[in-house]
Amino acid sequence: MTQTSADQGRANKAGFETRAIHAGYEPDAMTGAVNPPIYASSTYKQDGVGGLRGGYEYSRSGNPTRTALEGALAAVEDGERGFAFASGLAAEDTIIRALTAPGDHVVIPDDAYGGTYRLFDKVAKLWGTAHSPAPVADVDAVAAAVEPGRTKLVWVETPTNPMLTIGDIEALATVAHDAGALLVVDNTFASPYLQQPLTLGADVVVHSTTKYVGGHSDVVGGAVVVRDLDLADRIGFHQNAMGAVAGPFDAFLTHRGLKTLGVRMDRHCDNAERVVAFLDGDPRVTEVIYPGLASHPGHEVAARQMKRFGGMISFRVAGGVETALAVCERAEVFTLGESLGGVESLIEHPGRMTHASVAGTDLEVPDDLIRLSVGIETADDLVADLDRALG
Ligand code: P1T
Repeated sequence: MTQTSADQGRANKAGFETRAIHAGYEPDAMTGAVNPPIYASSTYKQDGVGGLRGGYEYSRSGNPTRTALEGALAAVEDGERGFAFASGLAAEDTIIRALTAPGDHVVIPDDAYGGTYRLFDKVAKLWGTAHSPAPVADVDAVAAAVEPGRTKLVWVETPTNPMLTIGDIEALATVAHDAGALLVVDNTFASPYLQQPLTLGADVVVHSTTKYVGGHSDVVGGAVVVRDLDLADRIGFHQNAMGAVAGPFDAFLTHRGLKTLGVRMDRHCDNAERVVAFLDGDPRVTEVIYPGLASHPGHEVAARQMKRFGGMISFRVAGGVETALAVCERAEVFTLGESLGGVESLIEHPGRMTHASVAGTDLEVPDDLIRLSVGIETADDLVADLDRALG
C-alpha cells in the first residue's frame, strides 16, 4: 500500500463521498483487507542498509496507517498532499514554524478559537512571530492589518469559533497574495464536505480533525492540506522534524470517521436548521447566530462558498450570564462539554469554557452566549431538550 504524492492528490476526480471512502488506500495486496491495517510498528526492517520497503523507515517519518489517512485528507480537500498530526494545535504550530520565521507577522481572526489565539499570543510571539487580530468578515480591515513585506500569513477561520463570522475566502486570498503572503484557512467548522478552501484560492487548509472529520468524539487529531509541492515539502519536513504526528491508532479512527463525513454533515445541517427555526423568534433568546439565516451578515458569502451552513449554532439569552450557565446545566440530550462535530449534541458556555483563554482581550466573547454543536440525534428530541433547558 505504498502511496506516492500522485496517489494522494487531485488525480482522483471521483465524487466527494467516493473519495472519502476510497482515496488513500487500495485493499491490502496480501489479504485484501478493505480497511488500512493499524500498523503498530515504530520501525521497519530494511533489506540491506537503506533498502526501504515502500519508503518506510521509522514511524515518525511515515506509517502506512497514517499515509492512508493523509491521502484521503488530500483527496477530500481537493489538495495535493495531506499531513496528519496529533492535534489541531499541533498542525497549527507546524504551519507557523514551517512558514514563518522570527521577525515575521501573521494576521489572525479577531474571534479565533481561544487555543489558536493562545498559540499565537503565548507561544509564536515568544518565538518572534508577531500577530494582529482583524475581523475576517471585513476584507478591507484584513488588508489594512497586513504589513507588506513582513506579513507572511493571513490566517482565517470561516465560520469562526464561536461567533460564526464568515470570511470571503476568494477575496481574502487576493488580499494575501497581493501582499506576497499565503492564505491559511482553518476549515474545522465547515468540514471539507461543506467547503473546500483550496478551490477558492487558499494556500493552506488546517483542521482540528478531532471535530467533524473524526466525528465521534473518540480521537484528537489535526490535519494540513496543500496543493503547492514546495509548501508540501516545507510542511512535511517540519512534520518529521517537530514530530507531532498522528499515531496509527488515532489515524485509523480519524480515517474511519472521514468515510461517513458526507452523510453525517447532511444530518448535522438538517438538525441545525430545525434548532435554528425553534430558537429564532423565541422570546427567551435575544439573538441567534447561524450563517444560514438570511439576517446573518455573512449569509450571501456563506451561500456562495459553502454547500450548506453547518451544524454549529451560537445564541444569546435574555437574562445574561446566569441564565446562559443555567441553560447549559439544565440541558440533558445536549451534553455539557467542550469540543464539537461529534454525532452527539454538545452545549457549552464559550466565555467560561472554550474561550476562557481570551477573557480580558480584544477577542473576549459575550457572557450571555451559548454555543451548540448540533448532533445527529432525532431532531424533535433536540428541540424539546432546548425548550426545557431554556426554562
Ligand atoms: O483541539 P485540537 O484538536 O488541538 O484543535 C484546536 C482547534 C483548532 N481550530 C478550531 C476552529 C477549533 O475549534 C479547535 C478546537 N476547538 C475546541 C476544542 C472547541 O471546543 O472549540
